Amino acid sequence: MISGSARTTAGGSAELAAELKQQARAQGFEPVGVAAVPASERLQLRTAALERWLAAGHQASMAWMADGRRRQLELLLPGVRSVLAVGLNYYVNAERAKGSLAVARYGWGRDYHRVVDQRLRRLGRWLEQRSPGVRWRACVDSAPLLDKAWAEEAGLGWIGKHSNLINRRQGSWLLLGHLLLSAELPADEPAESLCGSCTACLEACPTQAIVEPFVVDSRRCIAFHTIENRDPELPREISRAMAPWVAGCDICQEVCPWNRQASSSQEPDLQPRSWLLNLQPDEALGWSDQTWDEQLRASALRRIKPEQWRRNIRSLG
Ligand code: B12
Ligand code: SF4
Ligand code: SF4
Repeated sequence: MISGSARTTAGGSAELAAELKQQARAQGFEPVGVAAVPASERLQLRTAALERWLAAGHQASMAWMADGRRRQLELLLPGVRSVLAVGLNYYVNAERAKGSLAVARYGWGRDYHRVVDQRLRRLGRWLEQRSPGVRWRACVDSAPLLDKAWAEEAGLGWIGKHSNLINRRQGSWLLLGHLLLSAELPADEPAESLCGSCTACLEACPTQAIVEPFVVDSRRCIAFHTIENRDPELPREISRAMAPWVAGCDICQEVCPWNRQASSSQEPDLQPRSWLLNLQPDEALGWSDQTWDEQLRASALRRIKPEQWRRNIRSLG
């Protein structure tokens, strides 16, 4: 069936999907893929896993994780027919100085919410020109969407036992974003799971936060406590195990064999600020609120307020 210049199939316009993916790659995204809406049964399983996770209290104080829209895509974009999922490699081949405090890699460069959102919006505007009438919505992290489950559905990779999405070629140092679309597009094939019998991440987690394969209990996770916990003190079981991490935690990804061949991003937006690779406890504890504001301008780490930074550093003992 021919519609305008685009050939459409039962799954929608193959030409439009190919052009959209090409545009996404030109924005620096890789991998990219498309999921159809309604999705496969796999997404129902992932949604049921979310329910179990919430019922078990694994969300800790992140009450916003119970937002009902996370279970119903239609509420985010009425008439949604497909989802473009994109990954942005944030791995940079640089090591922090010995004895310095550790900051998780996702926070090294410019705030990824802004970086990914800006690029997705550019794609949305391109789409408006290319196919007038198509509606879209960009979602990055903070939108109530099951990011990893939709990326898995769109064929970007598989969900590893540490619960992060892994791409066969690029590993798991990927930030995820989605463009919800009212256009029907042909879906990509899901990837095969390649964790096999490996359990390296479960064994390496210093707080046993991966309570079973694929399930992270935030109450035990250093990333949760250093980023999201707003209490004046951290629990003793966390503070005695978290050194040297003061902002997020990368341990379960550092040990993953699929990250051994990660390629280093050259993107200026993702390069670490100079102080990040040699952050000394005394110096960081002495930061005024103004210094915090200057050092963390346009950074995802701003979610960690100045008093939390100081609390995290003090907690190392
Ligand atoms: C809440 C949240 C957190 C919480 C809870 C973590 C968690 N695992 O849920 C905390 C604060 C601890 C956290 C930490 C981190 N986060 Co976070 N986080 C989120 C957020 C907002 C929601 C995640 C979610 O839905 N959790 C709910 C539970 C139920 O989901 P889940 O644990 O992923 O479980 C799923 C799978 O395990 C799967 N599953 C369950 N059972 C089974 C069984 C089988 C056989 C299989 C195959 C799968 C499977 O289904 C579940 C539901 O989808 C997403 C953004 C988003 N909007 O999705 C980012 C996100 C997951 N975070 C991200 C990152 C980068 C991190 C950190 C690496 C940051 C850091 N270095 O400190 C750590 C990693 C910690 C870890 N091991 O998970 C990225 C992950 C990118 C990727 N490649 O996967 C995301 C996608 C943000 C983004 N848009 O890029 N995060
Ligand atoms: S981020 Fe750190 S604390 Fe959380 S599950 Fe991974 S290794 Fe464990
Ligand atoms: S460390 Fe092993 S079990 Fe964990 S996610 Fe990577 S491959 Fe899977």
